[in-house]
Amino acid sequence: MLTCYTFGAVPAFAQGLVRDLRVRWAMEEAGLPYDVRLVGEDIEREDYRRTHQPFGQVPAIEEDGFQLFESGAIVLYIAEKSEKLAPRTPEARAKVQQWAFVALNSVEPHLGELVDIDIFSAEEDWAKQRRPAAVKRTEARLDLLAAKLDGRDYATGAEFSVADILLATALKELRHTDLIDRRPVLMAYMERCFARPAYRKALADHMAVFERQPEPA
Ligand SMILES: N[C@@H](CCC(=O)N[C@@H](CS)C(=O)NCC(=O)O)C(=O)O
Repeated sequence: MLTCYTFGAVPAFAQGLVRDLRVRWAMEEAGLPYDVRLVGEDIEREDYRRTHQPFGQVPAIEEDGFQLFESGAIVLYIAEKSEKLAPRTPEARAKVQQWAFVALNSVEPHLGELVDIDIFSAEEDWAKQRRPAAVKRTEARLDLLAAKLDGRDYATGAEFSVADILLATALKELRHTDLIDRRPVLMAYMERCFARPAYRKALADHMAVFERQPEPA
């Protein structure tokens, strides 16, 4: 049985975004059972950092003594278990890996910069100064991505793959902006991905963890 490590409590802005969602979604698509351990509850955060994830971040997984961290590496590992997540021919798999790297390397860093500016560093002067240029850069990247995805159901073409788990969840990081809503191709792509039953189940289970949190006083 695969165990996914994640946080049991995060600020509201992060709920629905924490990257254990990628692991849950991949496991649901593959139709494989898994369980969850909560960092800070089931395992002390410092113990977790020493034994599972060198930066103390989530997610990490463990399966029969095998440990892995980095959400991209984890979902690609899960894709090894199921053809539903990646085709088996070397060329088709390479295309899936290409799009996984697009998500993690060519898209997510742009969005991460905007999340930092808008959420983590919103009150900093440097963030206010940098925002217009960061938005411009992000918009340019989104436009090129939309042009490439136009006419495709999923990143590699007609078939859903693990790359879509990475790309759609990366794009979701912009949910506090209207940058996706203003791009119909990306909007339709995300709606298509997020309508999948495996995503709905993964999201419900992800959110259920936070629903245990007491209401703030
Ligand atoms: N590149 C890592 C990023 C992991 C990451 O940023 N995790 C966030 C939650 S989604 C986290 O643990 N944040 C707390 C921290 O950085 O201390 C991955 O994809 O697994």
